[in-house]
Amino acid sequence: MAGLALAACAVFFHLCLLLLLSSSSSLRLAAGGRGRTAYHFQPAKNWQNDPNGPMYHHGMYHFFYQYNPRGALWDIGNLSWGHSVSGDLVNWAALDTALDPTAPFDANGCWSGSATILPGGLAAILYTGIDANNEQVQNVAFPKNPSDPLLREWEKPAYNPVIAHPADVPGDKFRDPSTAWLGRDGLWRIAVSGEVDGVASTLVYRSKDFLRWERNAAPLHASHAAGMVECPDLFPVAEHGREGLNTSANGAAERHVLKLSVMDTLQDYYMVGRYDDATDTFSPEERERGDDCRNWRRLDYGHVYASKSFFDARKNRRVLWAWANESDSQADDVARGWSGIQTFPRKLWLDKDGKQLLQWPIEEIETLRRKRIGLRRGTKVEAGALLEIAGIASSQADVEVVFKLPSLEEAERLDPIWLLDPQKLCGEKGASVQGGVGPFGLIVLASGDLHEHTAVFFRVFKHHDKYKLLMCTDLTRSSTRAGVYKPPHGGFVDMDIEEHKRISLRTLIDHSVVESFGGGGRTCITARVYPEHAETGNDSHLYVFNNGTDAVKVSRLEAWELATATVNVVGDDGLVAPASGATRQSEA
Ligand code: DQQ
Repeated sequence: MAGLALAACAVFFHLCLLLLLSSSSSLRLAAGGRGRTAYHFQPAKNWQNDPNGPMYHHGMYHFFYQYNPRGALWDIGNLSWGHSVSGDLVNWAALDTALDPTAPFDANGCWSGSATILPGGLAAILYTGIDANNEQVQNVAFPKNPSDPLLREWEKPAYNPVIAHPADVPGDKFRDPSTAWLGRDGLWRIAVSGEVDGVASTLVYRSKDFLRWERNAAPLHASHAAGMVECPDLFPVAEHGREGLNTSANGAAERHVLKLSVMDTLQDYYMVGRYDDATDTFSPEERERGDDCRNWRRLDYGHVYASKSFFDARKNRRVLWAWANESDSQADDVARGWSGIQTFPRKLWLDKDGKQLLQWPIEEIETLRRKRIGLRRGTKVEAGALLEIAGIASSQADVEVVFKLPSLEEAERLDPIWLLDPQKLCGEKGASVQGGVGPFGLIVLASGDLHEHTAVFFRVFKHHDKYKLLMCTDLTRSSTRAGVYKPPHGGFVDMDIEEHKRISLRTLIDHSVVESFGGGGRTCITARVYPEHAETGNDSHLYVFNNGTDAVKVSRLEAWELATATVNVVGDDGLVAPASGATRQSEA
């Protein structure tokens, strides 16, 4: 029967794929190997890093990613573009690599880039090639058969590179073309990172035909002192509301976001501003943060990098992906045969304050929700209390909680020096250090004896006559294993806690990922964790805790166990395989 199904798949591949994708959320596949995730995007095996060229095209989502088909480590000369497709951004089918280093203009690697849907619906990829001389150049690729709904094969025209490496930029510092946007003058624009005279610059290139590109004299942004920036993303956001905008939109009721990834810190930073396509200039909203983008807002205070967004025309929203690297050793990567995951896709929109983004897991995650457990509305969490949320398998879960703060009177005084380093503050004032208002929050992935646990929590400070809200994910007790990076992560939540007197927290738990959204998605922290107890088959526990001197109330808590999504389960024959494929995946 399975053989017949596979034979049918071979003939009606597209149909079969769609069937699998639509029915897959009911499949329960075992997550394989240490820390293997159940609903975060991962290839079946090997190394992945940056998200590349996400797009919605003819009813199908495409996701590409930096991929080493030969092993579990990053390989400077051997990067390809992995390619998967999905009907719902949750369940994914793996296809063959879309781009491999085979031509003189990318002989040493197909590095990051983006996709653009051209008028008429033709999809185009712009990517960085490491050419035969080891110089970074920008290339274009098109689908070999534009009417193939899966866009399985990609052609790299022989006239590449479309942008040679410029004389004033070092050969190894010119990369990562963004999605193109159309200006009102009918010209395409892209942003490319390049170091010009030692300054990390976001260069703009313009083109009439997507083939011949000309560089603007002035960069869109020059980040003095920030080190090399990578993976620029410039996209519009609506001034009001949550709807996303096409990358070429540019009206009066819109703002633009410039996101840059900084190599020095391996962090992503963004600034909201106004982009003028007449002059190709970007004016930041928060000018006081300066041009060194390390002082801009952080996209995530945890362990993510090289994010990329796309406009999802199916649901009129902007969706962002980011790479979350492993944080144990390379030997561990090799042993498990894979490395790197993507954050769960997030919807992005502009906060009412016009300065910060709100990020939230896309609604499709709800298709994975199974068993639900809740806490009675208004449950009081007394000082020193630890309440277990039992009844679901919480190593694969979605938890939403809202804390109500009856009083802020006991808030601790903030030493202004702490404003500079919230991560350090989270380290000094961890979950076990008693405070006034907080620490309160969730304890996740806890072993029965609590020797292992990850705490996601808030703490309120008094600062002059105002309050400051700190959010932390403390990994210091997340694993008893040695050789694992277990920092505290932390950031302030930019909201008026005195006015709201409540704070929401959403945490996605997926074996080795704890992805948290504080204050409705104002502050996000993604952490990678490797609890030993989970590897030996022991249950993980979930708690609400309060280690402040003041009680807090839970005005809402719901937690769902999540089903395993079908993510890149590939048979030896290269076909998308049903449940049995999971075994092969775990053996990889
Ligand atoms: N990763 C790619 C580069 C990019 C970097 C290479 C960012 O194109 O600058 O794998 O992680």
